[in-house]
Amino acid sequence: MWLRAALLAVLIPPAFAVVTVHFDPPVEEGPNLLANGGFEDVAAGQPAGWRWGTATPDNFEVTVSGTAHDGQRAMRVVNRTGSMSGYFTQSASVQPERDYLLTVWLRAEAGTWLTFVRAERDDGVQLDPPFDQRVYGRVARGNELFPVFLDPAWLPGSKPDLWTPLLLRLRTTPSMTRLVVNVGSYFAPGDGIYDDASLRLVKGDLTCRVEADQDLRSVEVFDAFLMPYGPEQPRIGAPLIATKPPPGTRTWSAKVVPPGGAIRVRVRVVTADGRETWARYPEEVE
Ligand SMILES: [Ca+2]
Repeated sequence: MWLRAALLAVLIPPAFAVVTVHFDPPVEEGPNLLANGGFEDVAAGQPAGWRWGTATPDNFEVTVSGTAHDGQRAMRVVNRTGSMSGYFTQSASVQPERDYLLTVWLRAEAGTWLTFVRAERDDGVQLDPPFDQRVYGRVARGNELFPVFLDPAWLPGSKPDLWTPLLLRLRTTPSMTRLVVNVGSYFAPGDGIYDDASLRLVKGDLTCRVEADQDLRSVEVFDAFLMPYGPEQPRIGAPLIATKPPPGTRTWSAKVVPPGGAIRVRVRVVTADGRETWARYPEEVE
């Protein structure tokens, strides 16, 4: 029996598919519309151009961090109890009916992190109905399943020594000329660092391209935030895209347009040999 298994292994070499997954992001155009997005300009512990706001200041510790994604400084936010949220806020002039990409880099030890935008008129009154788009950053530490039942690789921002970009793609409405950007900590104890906030005009959508040296059996694109438990666990939420290409298909591409504008996707490719390949966008970086 052992001999036969060994012979089979020799006669039938494993034929693993070679799969590559490329992501072409939206193309940013023009200047950063946020002032001091890199938090380099700080006076008396507060970043110029931003206003820190919370209903319970005692719940927070807000300090300048020398651990920066870029430059020399970033802003560290410690949410002590999770009893309240707190945000750095800045408003920016925008053009109606244009596409924008908001990017904020987060490096977090723990907590739930929220970046959201509202729209207001030039006189400061919020639009009615309100415009509200948001992107959450979530960290495995502090989750009751981590690290025994939950692979930290499956949570964005789960590695405390890596930076994660929080990406929010939005389109302004016909009446919209002013966006209010809020970058902060949601209702959870946590310790995180923010750097490099930018708001820019953008063209095109995120495009995912798959190439394989075998036929593609299926390609699925998920919202990573709705799928925190890894490939072998029950998935939460339907895929954004699910396709079963016809036989003979070895390349595939599609625009990925998450309904809420938050871009954080995982792609699952299954090839004819039954092998799964996973890819993610955006990537975390050191
Ligand atoms: Ca910086």
